[in-house]
Amino acid sequence: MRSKIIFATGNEEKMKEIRMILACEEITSLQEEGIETHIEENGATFEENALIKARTIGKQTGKITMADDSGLEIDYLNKEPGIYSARYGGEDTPYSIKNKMLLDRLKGVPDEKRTARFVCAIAVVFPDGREMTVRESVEGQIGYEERGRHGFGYDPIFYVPEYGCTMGEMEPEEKNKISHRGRALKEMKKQLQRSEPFSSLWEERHE
Ligand code: ITT
Repeated sequence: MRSKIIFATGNEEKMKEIRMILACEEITSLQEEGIETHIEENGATFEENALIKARTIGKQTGKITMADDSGLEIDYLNKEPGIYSARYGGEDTPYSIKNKMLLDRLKGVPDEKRTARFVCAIAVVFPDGREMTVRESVEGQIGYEERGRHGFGYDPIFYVPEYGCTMGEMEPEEKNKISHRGRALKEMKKQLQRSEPFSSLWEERHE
């Protein structure tokens, strides 16, 4: 059985990455479904917020729904902005300004104390009430200036030592291979492939 899965995100940059990573025609976005909604993300964790988004859209549509809740944790700032990453500095504030705010708060902080990670929780909610979540992350450091024009959000200040560049400087394929979102979606895909109706979804086309 082929069934459409809705990905409950209003963030088109995220959606682009999700499409590349999952490479599955059965997944549609809120925009494609013509769903306009504002969901209050009042959970205390990434997992709770991902579940809130997936449950809301799942209930509204009656379809299998996935959601992503993600963010940047900076150790020196006690893991801020964390689950408030989208709201940090104001939801509509351009990322050039949000990034500068964070860089300013880290002025004079040495390399070894600039550690940070991107975290991503993916939730899936089924019409029969089953729910699943996974969480993955990628470790890095906060740089000293914005670098790179790829990606979105905090990517230009997130430096990945193993690659010697920021996520904003990585090609999308490269970012997706190592990113929090890439890892979480791959893990979720692995778990879903074990269950109907997903077992047949990816089999011929990928991997
Ligand atoms: P939806 O809730 O509709 O999915 P959103 O942008 O509000 O969209 P979140 O609540 O999960 O999503 O907030 C995630 C924020 O964390 C996002 O807006 C970015 O600021 C940041 N973020 C998450 N993943 C990122 C990535 O891969 N690169 C850069 N910044 C990222």
